Amino acid sequence: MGLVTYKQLAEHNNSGSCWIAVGGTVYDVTQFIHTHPGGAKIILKEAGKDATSAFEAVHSVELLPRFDETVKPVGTLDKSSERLDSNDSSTAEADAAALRRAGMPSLGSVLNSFDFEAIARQTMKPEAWAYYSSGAEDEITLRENHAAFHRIALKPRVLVNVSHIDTSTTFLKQTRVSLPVYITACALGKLGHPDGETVLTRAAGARNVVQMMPTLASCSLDDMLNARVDSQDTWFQLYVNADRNVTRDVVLKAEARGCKGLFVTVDAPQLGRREKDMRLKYQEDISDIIVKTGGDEEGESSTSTGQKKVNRAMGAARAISSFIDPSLSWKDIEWLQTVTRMPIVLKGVQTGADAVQAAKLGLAGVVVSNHGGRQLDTCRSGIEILPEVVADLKRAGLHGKMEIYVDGGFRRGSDVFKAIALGATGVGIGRPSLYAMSTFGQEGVERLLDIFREELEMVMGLMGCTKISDITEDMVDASHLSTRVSLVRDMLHQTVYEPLQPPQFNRS
Ligand code: FMN
Repeated sequence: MGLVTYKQLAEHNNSGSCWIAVGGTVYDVTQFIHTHPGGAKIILKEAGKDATSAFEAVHSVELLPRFDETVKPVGTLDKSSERLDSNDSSTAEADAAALRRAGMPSLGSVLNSFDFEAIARQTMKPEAWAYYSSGAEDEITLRENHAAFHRIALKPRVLVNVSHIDTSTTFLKQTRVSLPVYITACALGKLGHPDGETVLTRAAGARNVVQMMPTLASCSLDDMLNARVDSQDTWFQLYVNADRNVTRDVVLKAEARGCKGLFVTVDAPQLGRREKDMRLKYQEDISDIIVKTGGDEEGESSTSTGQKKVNRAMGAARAISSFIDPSLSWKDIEWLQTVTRMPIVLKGVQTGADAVQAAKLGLAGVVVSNHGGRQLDTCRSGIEILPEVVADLKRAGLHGKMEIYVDGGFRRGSDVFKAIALGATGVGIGRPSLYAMSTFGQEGVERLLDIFREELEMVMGLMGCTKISDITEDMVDASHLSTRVSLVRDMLHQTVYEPLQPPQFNRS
C-alpha cells in the first residue's frame, strides 16, 4: 500500500468516490456507504477526511476492516503531507473540548463521587453527557435509585475495637477483591475517553476490583482483556443476539480468554425511552454507526451481523432496540448453561419471584438492577427490591444457594454498607465510573474507587465493623424503604441548610 497525502484524500469526498482515513489507513468506502443500512450520511460527513476521532468515538479501529468486503484499504495516510483545514474533523472538536476543560478543578479537589459528575457535566461533549446521564422517560426511577438510600437508617454499635478494618471480600466464590464493589458494564466507553473501556480495565486492575466488560463496548473484547494486569479477574456482560451462533461464539471466546463470570442482561427486551438522548442530534449519528455493525442495544457490537431498518427519528436507544431479541426466555438461559462453564448471573432481576426461578435453575447469582433507571420508569430501585429477593429466597429454602448483587444509584460508601447489610455480596457502580473516566481518565477511576474504599472504611469503623462479614441486617433500619413518600417536610431545616457545592471552575 502506498502513501496517500491529505490532498489526495480530500479529493474523494463525495458519494461517487468516498475515502476516509481511520487509524492511519485510508479506506475506500464508496461501495460500503450504499449498503450501509443506517444510510450514507454519517459516513459522507467524514468523506475525504481523517475520521479517526469520529470513528473511535464509538468503535474499535480494528473493527473497520472487518465490517464488510466493500471496505477497501487503499493506502497509508502520509501524515507529513500538507494538511488541509477540512482534512481533520477532530480539530474543531479538540478546540471545543479544550474550551470546556479550561479551568477544570484538579483531581485533588474531588471529594466524592458526585464531584466527578459535576465536572463531567461541564467538560463532556454535550451529546456524550446526554447519553451517559439519561434515564427513561421522567427519570423518576433514575432519581429514586439514589434517593432510596436516604430511607435506610444506620444503627451503629459502639465500643468495638476498629483499629483495623478490612473491606476485602470474595465474588462468585473465586475472586478475592479489595472492595465489595465492581465496575458494571456500560456501553460506548469511547464517548467519554479515547481509550474507552480499557481505562476502566486498568483502573480495576490497579485497585483489585472486578470490571464487568460489556458486549457493546467501544473497545473490542480483546482490547479490554489485553489491558488486564496479571491475575486480574473480569466478568463478561452478555446481550443475547437473535443469532444464537453469534452468542455462542462470543461466550466461548470470553470463557477461553479467562472471564470468570457471565452476566446475562435480562432487563432489555426493548429499550427504554431516554428523552435527553433522543432530543440531541447525536442520537441520529450514533444510531447510524451502531446499526451498521448490527449492534443490538446501547452501542455497537463487534460480533453481530444483523441488519434491520429502524426508526431513527426515535433516537439512538430506540433505533438500536430493533436489534434486541425480544424472544429471550428462561429456555435460553438453560441453553447458555450447556454452552459455558462460567458461572451465570442474571443482570436486571427486579422481583423475588424471578430470583427464586434463577436459583432453581442453579444459576450462580442475580444482579438486582433496573439498568440505572434507563429502562422502565417508575419501577423500584435495586436497594428496595433487595430485601424482597432475600425474603423470597429464604421462603423457598434457596437463600445462600446463589449470590446476590445489586446496582443503581450507589454513590457513597454508606450506600454500599446498606446493601451488604440487606444481603448483597457486591455492588455495581455504573455512571460514577464513566464520569471519573471521562474527566480524569485512569487516575480518576482509581480515585473514585479509593473514595468508595475510604468512605466504606469510615462507615464500617463508625458502625463497629472490622470486616465485611461483620455487617448484618440488624445494623440498618429499612422499615421505611418501601414508603416512597415523605409526608413531613422539615421546613426550618430546609431553610437553614447550606447546600454542598461541587468543585468550582476557575475561568477568570
Ligand atoms: N447495562 C448492560 O447490561 N449493558 C449495557 O450495555 C449497559 N450500558 C449502559 C450504558 C450507560 C451509559 C449506562 C449509564 C448504563 C448502562 N447499563 C448497561 C446499565 C449499568 O450496567 C448499570 O445497571 C447501571 O448503570 C447502574 O446504575 P448507576 O449508573 O446509577 O450506577
